[in-house]
Amino acid sequence: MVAKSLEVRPLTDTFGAEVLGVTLSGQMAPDVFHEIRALWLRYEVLLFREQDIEKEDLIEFSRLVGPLEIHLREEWLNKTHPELLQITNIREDGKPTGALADGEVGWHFDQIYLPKPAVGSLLFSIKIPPTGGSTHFADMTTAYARLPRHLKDVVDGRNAIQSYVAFNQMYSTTTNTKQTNITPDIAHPLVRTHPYSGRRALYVCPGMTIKISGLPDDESRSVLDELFAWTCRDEFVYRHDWNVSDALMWDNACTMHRRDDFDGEFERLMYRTTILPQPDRAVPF
Ligand SMILES: O=C(O)CCC(=O)C(=O)O
Ligand SMILES: [Fe+2]
Repeated sequence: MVAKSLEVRPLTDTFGAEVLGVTLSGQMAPDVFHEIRALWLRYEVLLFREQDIEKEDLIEFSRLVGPLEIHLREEWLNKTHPELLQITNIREDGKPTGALADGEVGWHFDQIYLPKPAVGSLLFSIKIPPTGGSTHFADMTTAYARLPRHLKDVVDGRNAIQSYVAFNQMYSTTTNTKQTNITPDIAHPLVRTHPYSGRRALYVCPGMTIKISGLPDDESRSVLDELFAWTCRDEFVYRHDWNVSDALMWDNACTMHRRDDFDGEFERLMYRTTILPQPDRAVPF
């Protein structure tokens, strides 16, 4: 029997798709899951609306995609379900209960500062403010494919240095000693080959990339500025305006994302799973 294809609505001309008629769960039929996985690799960002699901569904579905990371920000993990990182401005007893509060969050790839970064992330909205807090994604596969020749010549075959410290100084809070020790600055290829699809994408982001290896500082700065301006062009970006119960799963090897700020008078709460690649392809190449 041939399985019925899922209904899909593209979100832009090049990437992103809304998938209709699916409820995320670890119990979904294998052929449905395989189709979702193929759509994720093809479209890079998948949107599932009106997900009437529990924390366990989110975790078990994510686990079908890959092993889950327990995020190093232990202080912001959900108390009963540590596979969920809380992204929120809600405080309890004066203390943050999650990451990133209500400010702007600059362009980044999740975990680009680690030796084996996440290949996917799934963000589920529980509470949202009336305006602001949109999340933007940039299609780094297309940004690389359309990159002007003079930039391609510089980036091919080179590494860049990624810094969690730089990101935290601008957009988050400092790490404790244990967290600092596992997140020193690190070099990764500037052009990353996707571990599953084999497609090549720019692996560079304004929020965390501080230097191109092997170039003098001033040249590195000017090439990075050109790359940042290029990758943030409207033609590569999808902006997601959230509704409650939206789930967004992105490919973290070939998209970067950022978030708009919002009015801190309003509460925003999201749960995020962090999905790891299979071990033999976990180091970016
Ligand atoms: O708050 C958001 O919309 C995105 C936060 C973020 O960068 C993430 O969940 O990885
Ligand atoms: Fe992120």
